[in-house]
Amino acid sequence: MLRYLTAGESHGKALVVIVDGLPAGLAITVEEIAAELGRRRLGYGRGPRMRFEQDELTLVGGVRHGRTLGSPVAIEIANTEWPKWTQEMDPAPGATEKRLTRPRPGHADLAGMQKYGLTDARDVLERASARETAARVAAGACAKALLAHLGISVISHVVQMGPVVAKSVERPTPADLDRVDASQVRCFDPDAEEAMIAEIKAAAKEGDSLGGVIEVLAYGVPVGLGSHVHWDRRLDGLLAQAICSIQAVKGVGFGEGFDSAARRGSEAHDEIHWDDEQSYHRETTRAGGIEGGMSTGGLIVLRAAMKPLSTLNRPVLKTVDVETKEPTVSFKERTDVTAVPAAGVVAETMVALVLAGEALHKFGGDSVAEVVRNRDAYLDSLE
Ligand code: EPS
Repeated sequence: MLRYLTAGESHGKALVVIVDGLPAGLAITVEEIAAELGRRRLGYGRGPRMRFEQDELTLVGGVRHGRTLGSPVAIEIANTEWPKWTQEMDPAPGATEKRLTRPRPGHADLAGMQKYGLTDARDVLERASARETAARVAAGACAKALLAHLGISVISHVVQMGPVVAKSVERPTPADLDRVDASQVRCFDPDAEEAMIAEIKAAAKEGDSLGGVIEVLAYGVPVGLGSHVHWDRRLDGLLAQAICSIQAVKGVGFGEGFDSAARRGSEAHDEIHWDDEQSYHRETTRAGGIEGGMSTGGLIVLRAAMKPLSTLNRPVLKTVDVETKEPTVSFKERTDVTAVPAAGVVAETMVALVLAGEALHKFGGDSVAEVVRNRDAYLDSLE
């Protein structure tokens, strides 16, 4: 079983993640993880913090001489912002003089304060912040390294930024990922890219924020990950949970997703063919590569909708001061105009973690060699 836990606050000393269940013999380096973290900082519209935050990484356990030992892998990501926050975020007994009492609509602030009996929104927002996804991406780098041994690649691209929709129907392949990452908005359609950047500039000028839609593609996934036999083993269910756990994600769809509801059954499915290479294939990806909660062996396609960030550089949304109950506008925090390009990298991470977990569930094995051997035997057993 692959499992992971993250800890740490946005402006705390560090984020940490423990990944348990990785097989032994997996090559993992600080540089590889750092490269994935670097991809997460990309994107036009991110705030100033992303320019100076360094993501200083330490492999604390589970890796020796560049390879996993089969023991839990522990990774620390130091917050280089910490020196400015030592007093405000000090774990030692004390108190703040800067309580945040005007919760932001759309953020975790108010519900979190009510639920946990807290009077300072910072006690909630520090952990609710998407900074936490840096720890997930570090775990995802390990999952991606394992998936590479199984011939599986997970990539993403931005298909919508605010109202600007990419028109191109061409989907990037793993070989195109560098081109996607080179785009300032991680968009594969150069015409849409320009319009997206203009939209971000316009929102920035008004102190506003933008949401968007990301498409995640998983290439090389074999048939049979997930299962039809129980609700909590369905691959689409697992992926939906993982994607909706990303901060600010409000919707997820597989293949044609919500659009398939408008089609008739005769036009909504992926017809099955038998090809010369003696295997089944489908020419369309309407179901997003998942039928009956199982991977079909085709391309996995899912889309995630991210709402505009609820922290605005020009706070205009009405709220209530929790101390006085007087109407007001929310407090001001430094923020990003949009984090949609970064959320694509996080979505890849979540898909990679689910697929790696399901691959280990299906094939088993304590070393990478054993997992690959078991996978090969399974593939040989298919017609
Ligand atoms: C975030 C606000 C910004 C973002 C941050 C998430 O941070 P700050 O308030 O320190 O400027 O930069 O994202 C990250 C730190 C990150 O690593 O993604 C928020 O309110 O969630």
